[in-house]
Amino acid sequence: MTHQEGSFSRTTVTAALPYTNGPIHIGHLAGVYVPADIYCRFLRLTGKDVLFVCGSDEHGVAIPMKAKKEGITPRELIDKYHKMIEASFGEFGITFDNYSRTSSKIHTETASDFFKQLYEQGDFLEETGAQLYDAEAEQFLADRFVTGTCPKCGYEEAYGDQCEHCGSSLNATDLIRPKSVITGAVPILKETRHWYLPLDQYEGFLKQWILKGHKNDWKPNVYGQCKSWIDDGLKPRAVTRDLDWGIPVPVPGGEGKVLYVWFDAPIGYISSTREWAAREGKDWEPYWKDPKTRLLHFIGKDNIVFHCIIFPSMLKAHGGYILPDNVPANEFLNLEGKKLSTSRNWAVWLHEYLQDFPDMQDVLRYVLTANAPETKDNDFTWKDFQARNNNELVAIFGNFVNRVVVLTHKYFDGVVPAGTSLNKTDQEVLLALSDFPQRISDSLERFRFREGLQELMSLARLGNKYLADEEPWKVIKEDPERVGTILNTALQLAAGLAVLAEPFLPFTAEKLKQILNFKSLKSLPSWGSLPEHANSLPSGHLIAPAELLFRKIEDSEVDAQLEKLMQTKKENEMSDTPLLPQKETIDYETFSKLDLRVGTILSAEKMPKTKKLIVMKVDTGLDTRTIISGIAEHYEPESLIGKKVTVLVNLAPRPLRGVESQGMLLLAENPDGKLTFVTPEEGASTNGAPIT
Ligand code: B3M
Ligand code: ZN
Repeated sequence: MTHQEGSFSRTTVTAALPYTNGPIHIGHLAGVYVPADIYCRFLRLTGKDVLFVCGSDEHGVAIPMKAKKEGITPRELIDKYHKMIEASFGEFGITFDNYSRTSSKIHTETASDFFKQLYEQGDFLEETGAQLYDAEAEQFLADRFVTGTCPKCGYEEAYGDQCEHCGSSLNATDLIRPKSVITGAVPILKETRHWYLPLDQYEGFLKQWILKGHKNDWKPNVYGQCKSWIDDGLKPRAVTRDLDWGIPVPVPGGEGKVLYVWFDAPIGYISSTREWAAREGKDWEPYWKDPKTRLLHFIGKDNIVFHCIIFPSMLKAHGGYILPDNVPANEFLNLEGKKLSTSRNWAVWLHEYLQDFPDMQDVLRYVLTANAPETKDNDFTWKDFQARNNNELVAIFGNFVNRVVVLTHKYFDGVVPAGTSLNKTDQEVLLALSDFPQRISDSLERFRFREGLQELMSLARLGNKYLADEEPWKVIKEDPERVGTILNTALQLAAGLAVLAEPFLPFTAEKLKQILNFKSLKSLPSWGSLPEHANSLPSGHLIAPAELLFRKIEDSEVDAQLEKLMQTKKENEMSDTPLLPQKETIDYETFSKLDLRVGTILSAEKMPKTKKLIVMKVDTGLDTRTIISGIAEHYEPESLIGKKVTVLVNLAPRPLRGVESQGMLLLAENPDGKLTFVTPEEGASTNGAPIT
């Protein structure tokens, strides 16, 4: 491992730019934003110069597609979600130094200039070639506008830019049996002119830089994916698109075309840095150009190729830029055993969580970190959420802090007692405390966030065990001075927790600092000071009254969340039910044989000993007759009386359970199997009127 934080003088951290085609959900948080935020907070706490940038990704075909679905313009869509995403990140305590957006002027400029420079340097191939075209929609199809079978793994729902099943990065023309997402049509091939980044020419560079240079410090999943792409052989990749949503191609012949979203989006990190620098009166360039800067990209695994192969090749082609030193990509988080999905509403949405669990940001941060998909896909379940809160945050962390604070008030009026003669146990506990900053740092520097959090919890466990072993509540009768020492020691542990919890549980850390009255301390305990003198709270220091750090989560709260998901599941199942294919064509003559009439139900009764059948008397205008229908599971007989219905009167009578049914009522069957009457419009017709 090469943990090189030390040999760099600053760190630029980027977090994947979320698409503004939906809100943020727990998958985004667990995969990218929570670990990135922990890392940046940790660097700041240890005195590093760190810049943390992000922003909204507002281009790409996903945007106009989603806008169309919502019946609004793409501009309205991105404004809506950009606002929402930015607000929820803020409330959740993600400490970006800048949150920008790719529709901004500074980004258009930065991305256009970048493209122009590569163009002028002759780095692109310019080619006219056949691309998929939807003749019905009069539109070229690429990326998410086209699906088909993945040539690598055979997955049938692969997109024109990527197969989400095997992770391969694809060109639309690679798809087998392509189908337009817009119209469902089979696309034709049509000539169009585009600019390509000849990735094949960067193979040597990528081999040297990744395969030789980062074999040991990149996560195995990231390194492995890169290796397999490089070994497979890289192909030129189009970096422009025939679309009307995006950054116009700024070179001759580019009219009516835009930059490929994956060309402009990563440049968004640079634009966000420029925007920040302009606002703060700083120079942006060292953060991207000084070799002493460490560049880190936090992303999900589906973005690896773009951040490890394509963007670095762009940076390399441009020249003058540093390359990422590490790309700590995570695997995916599932929800209750199923893949998270924005379009299927299978998610825990951040903005809804913040509403349902106000002031409980840290609980979600905790659960997502404890269960982070660092080395394999993981599952979020509401039961686990509740259990981790109740059994870990409340029972371990919260309980320890509460006991120390309450006892300090009870026996010493809230004043930190003197730690007089430390026995061996006290000394061992304080020695252990002084080790924790390094232990947690070691984990975080390796991007092992779960492990770092486990370490933090070990410190809380240590505190609980110490109190349980020393039993100050028993000792107080005989030896109050000894209790002073015990509580002094325990208070030092609590102060350690307040400092070390900050990257993971920033809201809790803040609350704990208030309880321990950090602001009245002459020297503030810090990550760096803990190892030297595990004596952060001097005797005589007054602490604030006890306050609970965490609260229990009730079954009813979790049940309500599960109920919400059940509802979504039902809705999805309904829309998944395939439509029946059309039946064989009939001629008019055949149709005209059907004698359909308006009728009225006069009476209705359940057929005895059956579950489904209702026996009705129906006025058909011609006569009053008996009709039996299998609708007892959908209608109460009484509710049918007086109902106008459509009757097929010339259906041959047939006996059902000994009663003759003399016709048939027309019903529609919904996807969920529910039956409803096909009813003539109110007052439109009288009984017996023919339906033609
Ligand atoms: N907008 C996020 C995604 O694939 C994508 C990341 C861009 S990072 C430059 O969901
Ligand atoms: Zn595939």
